Amino acid sequence: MRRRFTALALLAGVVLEGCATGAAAEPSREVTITFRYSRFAPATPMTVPAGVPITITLRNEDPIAHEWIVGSPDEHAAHRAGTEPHHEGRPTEISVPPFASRTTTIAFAPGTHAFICHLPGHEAYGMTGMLTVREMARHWIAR
Ligand SMILES: [Cu+2]
Repeated sequence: MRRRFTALALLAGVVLEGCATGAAAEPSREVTITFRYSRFAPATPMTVPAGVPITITLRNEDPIAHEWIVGSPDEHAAHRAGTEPHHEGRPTEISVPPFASRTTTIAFAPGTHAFICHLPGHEAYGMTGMLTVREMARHWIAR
């Protein structure tokens, strides 16, 4: 009897954990990232599907400009040393003026992709975030 109870409890734990993970990680083709008090929100990584266009709305609620740059560690290293005060024409590099919104569309490769505001001092202050890009089953992509 005791053994059966343990097995049921374990099974319930697995089911509950499965639900919680599924709800948090449900990928979306549209995400909104808010800039407030020089931080990105949400603070937890968002999950998006790989290989399809993702529409990203960037909402700056601060009275100062920010930028949203997504890329590889090498690209971020280049931007840390970069001197471009304004970014335009590249979907992965967006400047957002105070109290303004910008929208960009990107199809990502699977993996984790860091995004950072590289204006002086902003990354050190904590203006960083992460996108989790998940390979999806073909039937999910077709919906
Ligand atoms: Cu910033």
